[in-house]
Order: sequence, then structure tokens, then C-alpha cells
Amino acid sequence: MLLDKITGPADLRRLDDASMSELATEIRERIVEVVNKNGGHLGSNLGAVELTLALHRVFDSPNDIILWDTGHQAYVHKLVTGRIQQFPSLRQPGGLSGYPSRAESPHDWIENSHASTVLSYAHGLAVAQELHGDPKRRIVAVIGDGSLTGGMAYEGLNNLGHSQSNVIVILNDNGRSYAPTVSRLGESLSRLRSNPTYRRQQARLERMLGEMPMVGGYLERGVEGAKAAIREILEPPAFFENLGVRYIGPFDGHDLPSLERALSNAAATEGPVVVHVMTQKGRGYGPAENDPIKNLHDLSELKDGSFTAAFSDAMLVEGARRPELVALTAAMPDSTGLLPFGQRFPGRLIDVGIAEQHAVTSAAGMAMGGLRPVFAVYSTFLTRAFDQVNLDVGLHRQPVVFVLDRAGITGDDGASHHGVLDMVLLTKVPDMTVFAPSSYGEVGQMLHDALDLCTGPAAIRFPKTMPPASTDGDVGSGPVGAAGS
Ligand SMILES: Cc1ncc(C[n+]2csc(CCOP(=O)(O)OP(=O)(O)O)c2C)c(N)n1
Repeated sequence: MLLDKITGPADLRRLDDASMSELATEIRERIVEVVNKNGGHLGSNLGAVELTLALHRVFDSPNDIILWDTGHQAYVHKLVTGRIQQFPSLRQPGGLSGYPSRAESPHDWIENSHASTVLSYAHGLAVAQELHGDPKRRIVAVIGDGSLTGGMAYEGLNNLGHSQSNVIVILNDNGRSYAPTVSRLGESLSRLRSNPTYRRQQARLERMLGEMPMVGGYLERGVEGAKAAIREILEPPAFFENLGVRYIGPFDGHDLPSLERALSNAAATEGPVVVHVMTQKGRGYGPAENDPIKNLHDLSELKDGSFTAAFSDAMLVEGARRPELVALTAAMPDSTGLLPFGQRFPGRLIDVGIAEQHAVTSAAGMAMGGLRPVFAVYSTFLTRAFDQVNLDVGLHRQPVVFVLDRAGITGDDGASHHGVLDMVLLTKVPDMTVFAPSSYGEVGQMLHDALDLCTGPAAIRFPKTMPPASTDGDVGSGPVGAAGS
């Protein structure tokens, strides 16, 4: 096995093209084997194999800084940065984290699993670099098209363009978050995907535009149509370039030699540059390639006999009773149990993208407009929208229901996924009622009560799994402090 001989990125640079392609196959096999056993993120990692290999051949990590947005797609990075032996312990107690981890490796700079932060870290590192860093060190930020729907990503892009910081942004575009990405920009990006010869066309169309006849100062109608088509082609590059960030691409994210050329060119660029890389989620593994819901983004599924399933059922009941009930998700329609609601009540499930802050304030607007919004979200992700919950919903006394899945300790999802702050924060919000079901059966009753009885905001929080029940005698009888002595 080639893979077992890779002790670090330098070993990758010694391999020829044929060996690299063999290595990519071995990596996919290893990831499928371990994730099928331990759970974790599958589709996202299978799609990022060649991209990760190219990054580690062109850049010199950890001196060059490679940052992964969200971090769920960093398994390949772990495998080629000296963690092959520990990989079977992925997400196990005492084993490798499911995300980058600063304690695990100097190649891991950031470790939070919340999306859309990477461009801000990159900007900060670039400022530090300029003021007192090694001028040769490069900063590379990898972000998915899904994570690019989050507000912080736009704030970061705007700032990078304005400051002209030396950051290489890799846009890993597979057209999906879990579900297809909610983004007009994403749609334009995917038109480029189906149009690889667009650069040639772009030049031709630009020439044509320059030669267009003007009739009484106005372009003719047919010409207007052509212009609209041209705009569609030019939109994504224009979007980045108007912000002051150079755009190159799109590149085939599974063609290693061409990716390496693209990355080398980007490395020689002054100022911020976006390298647009097209990848296929779940690449090389049939069940993931063919999963229509989320390309096996991860291996969690809606189980009967869970809080999520109870909530999913309760939404069908309440949705039928109340035509004004709408459901919101921040790019997680499947994991939050809202897909059945969306199928039963078309148009009443609103996916806002990975944009929790926007979701909360948008829910306030929906409530002001007479709807009863239910925002289903993991507890850990609501935390970033606390200001919106407090002011835009709470201060305005709007009847928004927050349904917080994964409240409390979440086990193998790791430190940044624990939902440990919602209770302390939500109980400070004006007019907020917090419900905490202790059985699946209570979920439906509490949703019903939150909608029927609460005139202001309400939250229903429940854990990922039922806590293990203790029986009489299980609870400690030894002297206090005995464990430490
Ligand atoms: C703030 C926040 N909300 C929700 C999530 C849950 N989540 C994890 S990965 C993901 C999709 C990411 O899509 P993309 O960035 O395109 O990466 P891909 O997996 O498609 O490569 C979502 C919604 C998250 N990590 N952070």
C-alpha cells in the first residue's frame, strides 16, 4: 500500500502522476472503510481527495498555512499529515477528532466546526504576517460553496478585497451543502461547471458586445437577451472581482496535474485570489454519488425512536392544524427532521442557507407578517445568532419557536458541537419560554403548547440521544472527594 508509506506531505512530492492516482484510490478506500465503521463525514471527504493532495504538493504545510472551513472535509489532510496509524480511531474516545485539532497536529490551525469562518481567520493571519511574519509564508483558505452562503464569509471576502491581503481562497464547489446549495451565486457558479469552455466564449462575447449596433441609443431586444446570457457567464468572476478579489477557474477538482498548475499560478499572485475548483461530492463511492438527499455528507440518519423523529412527526400534525405554520432550516433540512414537513406542505419549508443569524431575523419578519415560524437548528449553531434571538425576536416579542436538536453533550461530534450554552443564553431573552422534553412523547405536546400558549418566543431543546437511565444504587454512595484522594 502506498498510503501506509506516507509519513508527511514531503512524501507526496516524491510520487509520479500514476502513483498519485493510485494513492487517491487507496485514500478513498480507507475513508469509506473507517467512516462506515465509526460514522462521520463521508461525501465531503471523498470529493476533496485530489484537492487535498494538490494542496499538500504545491504548498509547504505547516509553514504555509492551510485552513479548512468547517473542517468536516479534513480527513484526507489528516491522512497525509502523519495520522494514518491513528485513523481507525476517528471519532472514538481518545482517538482522532472528526475535525482538525490543534492538539493533534501542527498542520491543523483551526478546529471549530462552525461554518463560514475561514476567510476571517485568513484575513487575521495575513495581517499578522504583514506586520511581523515570514513574507514567504502563504495562507490558503479552503471553503465550500455551502459555507460561502454564511454571512461571515461575505464579510471576510469584502475585507480581503479591500485590504488586498495575500490570501489564496479555494472555493471547493460541489453544488451542495447537505442539500443543493441555496445561492444565486452558486447557481451561476454551477452554470460555469457545465460550461468549461466559458473563457473562450467570454472573450468572444465581450468582443461581440463591443461591436453591437445601437438603435436610437438602445440595444435591440434580441441583443438584450444575448446580454443577459453574457451576464450569466460573467457573473461569478464579476462578483469576486468587484469586491477586489481576483478569480481564476473553474478547474476540474479531480484532475490532479491541472489543479497543481492552477494552485501554483495562484501562489504567484499578489493580493487575494479565488481559485474556483469543481468537485463531486461522494466521488468514487457509488452509494454516496447516488444519494439524492445529501450524497452521504455524513452517516447520520433519521432514526425512529429519537427526539428528531418525534419532532418530525409533530410538525406534520401541527402543520395540518395551522396553515400559517412555516418551518425554517439553515441548510440542514434532513438532519433536523424537516424533510417530511417540506414534502407534505410544499412552499412551507424555507431553507435559508448556512445563515443562522439571517434565519432568526427572517423568522421575526415572518412572525410580524402573520406566520408562525418554527426554526429547527442544532443548539450549537443557534449560539452564533444569540443577538438576533435576543433583540430581533425577544425585544420585539415575536412568537418564533426555536427547536434545538443536539442540546447538551453530543459525544463523538466533538468539542465545538456540544450544545451547552443555549439554556444559559435563552433564559435571558425577554418573554422566552424554554421547554425541555424528557421523553419522545413530550415533544409533540410541547410543540403544540409552544404554538398554542406562547405569545412571545419559545424554545424546545432536546439532546441527540436519551440519557442512559440509572437505577437505584447506581448513583454514588462513596464519600465526597474520594475519587481525588
Ligand atoms: C454555522 C453552521 N451551521 C450549520 C452547519 C452544519 N453543516 C456542516 S457541513 C454543512 C454543509 C457545508 O457545505 P459546503 O461548505 O459546501 O461543504 P461540502 O460538505 O459540500 O464540501 C453544514 C450545513 C455548520 N457546520 N455550521
